[in-house]
Amino acid sequence: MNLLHRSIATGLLFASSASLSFAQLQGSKADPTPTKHPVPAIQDTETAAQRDARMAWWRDARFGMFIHWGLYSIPAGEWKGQRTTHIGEWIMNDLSIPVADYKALAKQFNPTGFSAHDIVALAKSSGMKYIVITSKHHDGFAMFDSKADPFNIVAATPYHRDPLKELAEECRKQGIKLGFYYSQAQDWTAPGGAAIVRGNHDKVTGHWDKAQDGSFDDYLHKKSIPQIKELLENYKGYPVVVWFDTPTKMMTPERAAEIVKLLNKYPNLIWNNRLGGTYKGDTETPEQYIPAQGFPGRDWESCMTINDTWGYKSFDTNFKSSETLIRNLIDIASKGGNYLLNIGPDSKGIVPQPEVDRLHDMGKWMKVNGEAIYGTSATIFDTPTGTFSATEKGRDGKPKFNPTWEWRSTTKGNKVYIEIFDWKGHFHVDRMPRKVTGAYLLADSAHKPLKFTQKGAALDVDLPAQALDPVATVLVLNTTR
Ligand code: FHN
Repeated sequence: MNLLHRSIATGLLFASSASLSFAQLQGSKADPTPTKHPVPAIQDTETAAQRDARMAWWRDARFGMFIHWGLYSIPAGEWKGQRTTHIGEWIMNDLSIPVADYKALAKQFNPTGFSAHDIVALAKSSGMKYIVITSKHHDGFAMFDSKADPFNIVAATPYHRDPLKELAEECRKQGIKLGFYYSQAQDWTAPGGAAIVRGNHDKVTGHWDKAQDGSFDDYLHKKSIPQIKELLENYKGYPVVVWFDTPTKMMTPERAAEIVKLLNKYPNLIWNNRLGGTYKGDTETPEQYIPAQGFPGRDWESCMTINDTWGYKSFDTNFKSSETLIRNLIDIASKGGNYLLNIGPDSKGIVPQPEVDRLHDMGKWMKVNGEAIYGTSATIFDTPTGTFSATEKGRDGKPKFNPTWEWRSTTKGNKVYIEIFDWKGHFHVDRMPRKVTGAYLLADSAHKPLKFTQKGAALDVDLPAQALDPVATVLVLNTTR
């Protein structure tokens, strides 16, 4: 894994695994070949029906908010006049900032502009159904009240408030789910914490400051595991998702099993595939790309930045367009996945306006067209939506998938939704796998019936000359199977 490359978002990026058949996108969500683990995880023991019940809300949601927020929002990509070319939350590692200097940032952290109410309201109005926030990123700073380690927002800053508690209260009030990201292995300020080996740092430990040296097992037992326990116990019904990250080689099966023991106490919890120690977790997590065919048989979630950084970077203005973001969401849903879209609040806790603007645009589209996204399954068509490059490789090292942007499709029961990007005043598909009994546009509140013909396998629908939404207009087909 090359973090530098994986972490640079370039808008619509795709990678793929095999042929183009979209019909393969659906699949059993139960793991047919569970791995033997020192402590069996819930995924190893539950039935397919139990798994479906546990994953139900998450599969319905389709759209969530990722929040990367921490001390790194103070340097905002720049340290003593030097700008990082990498992602904002990695500044400590990239610029080899000594532990004491980085930890001193806590004294300045006073994010009085943070409003849990406004952030939850922003997520909701954008059409997002859940939030996942960094409770502790690789810098080791806990954004919550931790008795296990004093390097946290309540004990070490003039702010003295617990934003996770405030978010939990707001999420409860506003009816949205809350999950916590936790960097379980990498910790650059705790003695013994892991660091991915990079640059001119120590070739074995990845460390660049003696203060980082120590026993990983001590770190695991005195900080990581106790903090995960605090996160699981102290937020009354939340988190519903634990989002682990960068396990590193330190997260052996035996060490990961100690965390699994804790997770197993929460039978409704969903956790991702980044715990390490061969645990597969519940969800695949393609980062900064949309897999050409999703992950047949697995739940998955593409996480992406809106610009090129997760944590706030004052000079990163490479924001994706609202059109790209909306079409990414549709594309992901059409392949059976979720979109976890990131915001990076600044050191005052304020969400950058360009991010807010784009989320508002997404919300406007979702308000009209959300029916074609929430609770849907992947496309029933085997229509190609792009081609694989013979020469270029994608982010997963396989032939690069170059998408075309004509239309995508999602399905719910007898309804087939066609999200049309390239409006031609007509819709044609060679192979319609179901009998169509009616057609209308979702954005047309009267649902005026559209003329269509189905001859053999081919379907033709007459559309108005103008698209109702230039980004994506949704054609709804009522069908029988
Ligand atoms: O190193 C992190 C990175 O900072 C960011 O948190 C992303 C989000 O998926 N995860 C890691 C890289 O894979």
